[in-house]
Amino acid sequence: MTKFEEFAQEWRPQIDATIHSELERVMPAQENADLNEMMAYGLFSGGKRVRPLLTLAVWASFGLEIQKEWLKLASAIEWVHAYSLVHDDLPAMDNDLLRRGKPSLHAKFGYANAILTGDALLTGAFEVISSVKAVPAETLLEVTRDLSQAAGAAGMVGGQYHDMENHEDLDIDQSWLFQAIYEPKTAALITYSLTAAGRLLNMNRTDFQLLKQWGENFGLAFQVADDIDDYAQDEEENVKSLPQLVGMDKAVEVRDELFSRVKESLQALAERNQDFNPEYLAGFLAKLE
Ligand code: GRG
Repeated sequence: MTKFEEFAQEWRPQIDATIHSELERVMPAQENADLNEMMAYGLFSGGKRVRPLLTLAVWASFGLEIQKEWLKLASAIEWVHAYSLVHDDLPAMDNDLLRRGKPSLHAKFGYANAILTGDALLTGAFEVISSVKAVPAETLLEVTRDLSQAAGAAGMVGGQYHDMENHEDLDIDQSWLFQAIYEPKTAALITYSLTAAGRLLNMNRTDFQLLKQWGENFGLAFQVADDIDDYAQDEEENVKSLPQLVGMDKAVEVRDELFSRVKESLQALAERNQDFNPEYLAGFLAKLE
């Protein structure tokens, strides 16, 4: 088992335990058993926990002991991710009846409940973050603002808007696809998972930028890799997918170029920081390669 796999195995249960205890605090089952059950369904249906693990991996890379309060910040990102999947599966969006091999939330609980559960997860994430203790108030404000941007109109919502937009009148090329959809929809929240960790460390500007670059390119690679897998399984006619737009060979080239960029920012971080262990973040890339 690699260091990364050991790390993921050790921390996934702790992320889950934090999500669970925060859910009981934000929406106690005793108060509203139905909402609690639906939120739990959205939060605990087999996600890999990539985003909170990325946050924890930044702290581990610098040899820091991960504090219980910090776990709350990392796990709150999963609430935003869970909300986005619940809403994305709705008939008015991607119209998916299955998520991770199980009925999607609206398929199990109905449309109105899926909308409300998504709303509760998104707003709950901010409640969780605002309750993190032992972090300066100014830093909490920064991570709150950054999350609003990554999840909101300039981030995930904006990316989803362009993904849903009628494409008949659009001049779609790779750069539009990346700027309008892949970056805001996928890479922004992944990048946030890293920069939020950096904010708590009060990192210097250069290291912060390198971490951000790592996240942006990893986020794009994550989306491109997923599109390549989808396309290999089923050449569906979705023009807003890189392999569909430029062909499989070129998409693989772009993905590999993104992998190289991710490695470069990691190397730069390691060169600048003697106490930085690149194995943790390198492990995430290895899972995509
Ligand atoms: C509804 C506003 C709104 C936005 C939806 C669907 C979406 C935005 C974002 C997902 C973007 C994304 C990461 C696409 C790649 C496809 C993919 C692999 C999605 C699932 O993310 P994982 O792999 O999921 O982290 P798990 O199941 O592990 O949680």
